[in-house]
Amino acid sequence: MWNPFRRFTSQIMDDEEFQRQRAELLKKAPIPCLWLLGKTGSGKSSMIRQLTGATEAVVGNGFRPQTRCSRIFSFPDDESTIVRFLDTRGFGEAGYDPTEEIAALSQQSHLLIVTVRATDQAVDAIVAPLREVRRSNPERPVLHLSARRVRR
Ligand SMILES: Nc1nc2c(ncn2[C@@H]2O[C@H](COP(=O)(O)OP(=O)(O)OP(=O)(O)O)[C@@H](O)[C@H]2O)c(=O)[nH]1
Ligand SMILES: [Mg+2]
Repeated sequence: MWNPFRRFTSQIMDDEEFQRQRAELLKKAPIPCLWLLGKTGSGKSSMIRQLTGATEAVVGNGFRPQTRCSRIFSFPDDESTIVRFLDTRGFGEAGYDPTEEIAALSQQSHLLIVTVRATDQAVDAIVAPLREVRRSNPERPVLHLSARRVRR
């Protein structure tokens, strides 16, 4: 994968120095993990695909659930990761109780990105689990993003 970060740093330091400084930084601050959370079809995988270029982040048709299990995407790559995105199964799927998964994923993430379709009036399926997630770590920042369907 094209790595703009490494391309920039290679102009000012060699590989060994880069790895040394990276290890020092990682001791002080972990690699941030951004948790994409929202109803099915709200644009979680689309955003990850757009931001990381990862074709493994499969975008659905917006009608049927696409992402069936959680997955982490590293940016720009697995070797020199500066940020991670956690793609998750959509809330509101019939027969899917996210309680257990929320508890497990909550330990791994530093920021929540909550995706909601701008026209979605039925947000209960996201509000209740989100309250649970907030309760588990009230200090963790939450970013809310709304996607609007474009008429062509
Ligand atoms: N107009 C518009 N469509 C979007 C946007 N983001 C996603 N979509 C469309 O919404 C549909 C669902 O997108 P996904 O990224 O698969 O949604 P998801 O939240 O990952 O869905 P699940 O994996 O089923 O939980 C696709 O048809 C996308 O093209 C957006 O910002 N604007
Ligand atoms: Mg998805």
